[in-house]
Amino acid sequence: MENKALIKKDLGGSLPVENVQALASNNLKDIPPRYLRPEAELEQVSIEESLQIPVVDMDKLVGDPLFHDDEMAKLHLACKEWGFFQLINHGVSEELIKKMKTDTEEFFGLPLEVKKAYATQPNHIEGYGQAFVVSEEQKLDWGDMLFLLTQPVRQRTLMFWPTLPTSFSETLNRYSQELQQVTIYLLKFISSNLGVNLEMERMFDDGVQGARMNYYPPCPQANKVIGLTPHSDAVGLTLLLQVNEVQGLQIRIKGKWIPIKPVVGAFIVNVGDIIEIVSNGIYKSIEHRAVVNPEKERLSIAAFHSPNIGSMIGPLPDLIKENVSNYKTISYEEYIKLIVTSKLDGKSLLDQMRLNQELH
Ligand SMILES: O=C(O)CCC(=O)C(=O)O
Repeated sequence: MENKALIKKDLGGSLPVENVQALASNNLKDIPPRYLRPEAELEQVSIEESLQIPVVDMDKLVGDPLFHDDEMAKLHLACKEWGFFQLINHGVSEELIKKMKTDTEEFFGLPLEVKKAYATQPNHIEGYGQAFVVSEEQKLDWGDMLFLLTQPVRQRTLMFWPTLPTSFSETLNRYSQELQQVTIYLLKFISSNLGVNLEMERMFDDGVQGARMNYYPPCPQANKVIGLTPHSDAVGLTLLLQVNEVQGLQIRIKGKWIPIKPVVGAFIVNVGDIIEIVSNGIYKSIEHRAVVNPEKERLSIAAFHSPNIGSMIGPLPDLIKENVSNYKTISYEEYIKLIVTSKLDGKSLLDQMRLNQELH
């Protein structure tokens, strides 16, 4: 019970801010200053079409021994060099993915007053609104989100689960179960690649999953705002689903932003800070951001996977070579507190965990 309470309340949450979808529907001539991000215009975006993250085939990882070793090597390289990959043949049915997408689109299409019934509340991290707003001066993202804890089932707070569209809860329930399974499989292969078989698997076998449905309205001055501030994910693994055809995810490699072209039917998977920490820095979590489109809305669904409540967050003993631990080890409780009291800011959370600054 204590653990359950820990991640559900008394954690501060986010300050309430204006609904961006409503703001954007006002045919604004001038974007309110809190959304203007001059730094975004100065940063370089790669135009090299061929530079794309690896595509990993789950069928080849699981099945055919002929391809298994090569695919494992590809997965290792993806986690080590890119921190990102697209996962195909993951086994989640097309029908379920389609339903998750349409239910999410329908939810964001509801009148604001209806959606507000699920609005996030002080001291809660879940609900409809914005996350990571920790001060009145902070710049704001051009997007709204619905964040829900989805697994284990005992972590759910049903008052935040939309009852409209009527199928939403059941669809999300099925979707979250299937993604949890995919993640458990992936972690098995990742563990094997790191040579730590059971330690990591056990850490995630009753892991916490949160789902964030992101809605980015179009913005007439799209290059002056940011849909989602650059950040790395504070979790273990994230599985992202691009909902409509509008692209917007970019990852930072060697100082340049690389736009990701989603492969149809794939999940975009990324290594989060916890896998970087647990692997003692062998794998890297990568900064990413979402940009917005001048004419079209964009939607995405991120499923975040964290270890079991009560785990210690730190490098696995088998990966601490010659006694060099590159990150601190702290309790799950302390780690969650760090997350919810920080604004999204690149890899700043990891900076607080790092012992070896050379790994920066
Ligand atoms: O919308 C996207 O493509 C990125 C979403 C994301 O990074 C997140 O929800 O943390």
